[in-house]
Amino acid sequence: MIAVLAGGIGAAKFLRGLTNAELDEEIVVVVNTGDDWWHYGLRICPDLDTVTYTLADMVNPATGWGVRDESFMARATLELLGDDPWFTLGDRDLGLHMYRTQQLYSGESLTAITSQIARRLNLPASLLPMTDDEVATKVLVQINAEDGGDQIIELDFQEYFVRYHHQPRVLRVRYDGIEAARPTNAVREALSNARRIIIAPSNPILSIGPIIALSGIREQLAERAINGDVVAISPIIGGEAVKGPLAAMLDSLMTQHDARTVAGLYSDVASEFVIDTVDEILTDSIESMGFGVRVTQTLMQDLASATDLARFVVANA
Ligand code: FO1
Ligand code: CA
Repeated sequence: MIAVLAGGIGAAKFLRGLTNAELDEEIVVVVNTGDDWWHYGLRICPDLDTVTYTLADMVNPATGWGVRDESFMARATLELLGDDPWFTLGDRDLGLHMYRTQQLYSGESLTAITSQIARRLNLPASLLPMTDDEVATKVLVQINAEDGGDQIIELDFQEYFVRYHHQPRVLRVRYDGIEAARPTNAVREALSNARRIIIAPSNPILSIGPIIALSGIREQLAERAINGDVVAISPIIGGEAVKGPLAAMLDSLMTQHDARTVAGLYSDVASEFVIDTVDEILTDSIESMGFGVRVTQTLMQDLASATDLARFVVANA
């Protein structure tokens, strides 16, 4: 069995390649839930949604999130009523959030609901939310007002990401509820039984950070890494993030933003680090941090390149 630590879009593309590679090996995905939030009374789990829709071949290819061939009638009603629906929930997508929320209210765990959804949609992998407890990523940002007065405020992750288009400078990220939250038994078991653990090319602070911050997980990964069983894929190529605010965030929080910066965040939890061919020059520097470094083309432009990357990562060095 192979376990993959995953965030949203980048991880979903990688997982599509990994499942397409037909490795004849079970794939268990541990998904970040720090982006999850309550909105219009519904429990929205963006990274679980994105991985689910991608693996079900239902995802909107133009956005990488949400459902393809979507309609937005509910959103139109909200606008008619004078609401500002800055967080878009399409009609088909709404059905999934309604189902999940209803099941949560009836007492089911997020783990059980997620696996039920995965079964109904015939997903080629098992999905495990990192925890059944509520953890909420909060982002402290600096907003520059037009009159010159700067404002420092803490935003819910989706407010920062969607409402403010991840434009404000990030001063700090914290995971609200992380001390009380527990990783599920299913997650603990997956990480101890996996033949190999892969850290997907996701944002190390926003997506992988919450998973690693859960009680006991850093220690568990460190133990696997000592035996050479954990490989991380750089989400940074040539100093830039393929998507999203990672490069600007790393710059603001760690003053530099190349693949080395990400490797530094994983130095105790991964034994191998996969970088892109354009970053080959960083090999010695990342090796000196204690990693085995492997170089390949990491940009996933289509299913074929995602499949190639997955095969490369899974193959033993
Ligand atoms: N991303 C957006 O940029 N705008 C949206 O309106 C939006 C709605 C949305 C609804 C459900 C869902 O599962 C995801 C949604 N996303 C939206 C994507 C998502 O919130 C972000 O891509 C991730 O959280 C960051 O990885
Ligand atoms: Ca995410």
